[in-house]
Amino acid sequence: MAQERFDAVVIGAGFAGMYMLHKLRQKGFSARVYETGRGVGGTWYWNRYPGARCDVESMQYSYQFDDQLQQEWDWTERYATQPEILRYANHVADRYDLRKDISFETKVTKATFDESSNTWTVETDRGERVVATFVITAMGCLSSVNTPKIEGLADFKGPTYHTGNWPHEGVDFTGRTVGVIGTGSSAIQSIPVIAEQAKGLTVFQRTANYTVPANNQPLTDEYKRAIKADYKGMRARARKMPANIDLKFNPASAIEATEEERRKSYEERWAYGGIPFMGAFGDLLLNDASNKTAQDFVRGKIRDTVIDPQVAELLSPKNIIGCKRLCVDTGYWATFNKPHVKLVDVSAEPIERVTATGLRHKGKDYVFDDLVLATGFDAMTGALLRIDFRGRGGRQLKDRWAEGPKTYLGLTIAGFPNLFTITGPGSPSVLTNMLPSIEQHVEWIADCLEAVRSRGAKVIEATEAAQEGWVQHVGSVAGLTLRSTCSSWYVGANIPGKPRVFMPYIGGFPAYLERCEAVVKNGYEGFAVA
Ligand code: NA7
Repeated sequence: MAQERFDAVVIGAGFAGMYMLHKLRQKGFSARVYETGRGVGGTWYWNRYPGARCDVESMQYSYQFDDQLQQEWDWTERYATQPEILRYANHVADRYDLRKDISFETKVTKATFDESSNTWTVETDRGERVVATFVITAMGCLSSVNTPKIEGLADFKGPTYHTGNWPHEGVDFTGRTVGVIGTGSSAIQSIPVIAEQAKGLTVFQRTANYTVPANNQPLTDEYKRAIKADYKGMRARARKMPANIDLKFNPASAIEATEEERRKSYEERWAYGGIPFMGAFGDLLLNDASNKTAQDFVRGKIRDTVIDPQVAELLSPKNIIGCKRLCVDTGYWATFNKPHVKLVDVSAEPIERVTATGLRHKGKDYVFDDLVLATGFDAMTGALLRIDFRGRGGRQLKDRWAEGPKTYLGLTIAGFPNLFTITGPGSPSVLTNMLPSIEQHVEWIADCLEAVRSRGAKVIEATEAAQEGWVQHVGSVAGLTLRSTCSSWYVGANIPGKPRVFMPYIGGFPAYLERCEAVVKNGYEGFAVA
């Protein structure tokens, strides 16, 4: 049987893969999308844990490529819930008739570049083998679940859940006792909801995290009308901001402000809620002393909220605020005032083991019915390295990246011709509003494919020199901020043995956009087109 051939294979049918497919079709390229899940939505398909929501406001966390789409879709809350975002993803799939080119429940296992034909052979876990000129990964930055290697995990007799791969039918914790490992964003969102249902909840905390109340609320018709009347303007303002989010940013220095100015600013932003808190001053992520003023403010809020001073102290983060990704919550600190909610500090000594009935820490046994792992992801590189990519000379991506990921613009990899990585390491991705950043990547890639086709070329590949230059630039800007100083998933510190490299590009969306546009203007500078 002849092998099926496509212009492009896209891996993943989340927001990146869906838009990529739409764009490829628009430009007249044939495409096949492979998706592990049974449906579209990526992150929002898998992360169904209680309380899951986006921490970017819904009117901004949405596609802008089609004005009719953004005009017709009606977000109901300031921060959309996972079910609402998944409905939106399905609406997009229906609206553009995307499903007919997506193979669901199919994992890509291997992709090999053939230098004689300049094509990729893509293999799946269903035994399919197809040939494509281009391969585009759209697997998300936080999609490879991190299950910690705690001894005895398999011995636990009750159900074990991971927030990043939550049962589709949901979980009812009513009348149950629950243990949660982790206090990252997923834990901080789910703990208050689990505590509402459960009879008992014990949270095992290794590192206390900063969180700012969401102040979530239903969106009024008036607000939605105002945004929709000037959607273009809002998107344009966002593109000028480092995080590609339209928010109020105060460039002034925190330490140069008076005590009173600082308090006023922090209080206002605390009341407003969410990530814009970090926009209170321009140097919060540049200067230790400035950052400390924001840390002290949040620690004060924790002391004001949590009744037991010992618990308040344990919940108080000691590190740089905003170094690990800032969390956004609804009622997180106050949950620890409930008598059935307990906090266990596992920072000094790791959890000894999971037992049949719970877990053991420092010789003490904790007993519960259900175990929730809110332990995060092998971020940015995990999903890419699960696929056996073989580029020129049969070289494997995992070997090329043994010392950390190397890309040109976060979009392409030297030695791997015709391979594109949407929101890959070395791009702003997770430091920005993912949806518009995805759109920028998809449009850049689609234009690039068109340029290759119009030149009558067959191959485009980043040069080693261009890649090296970009890797150095990504590293040097990372070194300028406090964000690279702590043990976060941005640097791979949550995965034992992972090379410590600050993976996303922290130079800001505007600088990145400018660079991507200049590369095109200069005839695909840094690429060899043959
Ligand atoms: P995160 O932010 O990586 O959080 C994972 C949490 O799990 C974090 O508190 C970890 O502690 C903890 N963890 C991981 N392994 C262990 C072990 N072995 N023992 C104890 N505690 C452990 O993942 P999330 O899913 O919450 O959020 C990911 C992103 O999704 C988030 O940043 C938003 O962008 C949305 P640690 O801090 O490593 O000490």
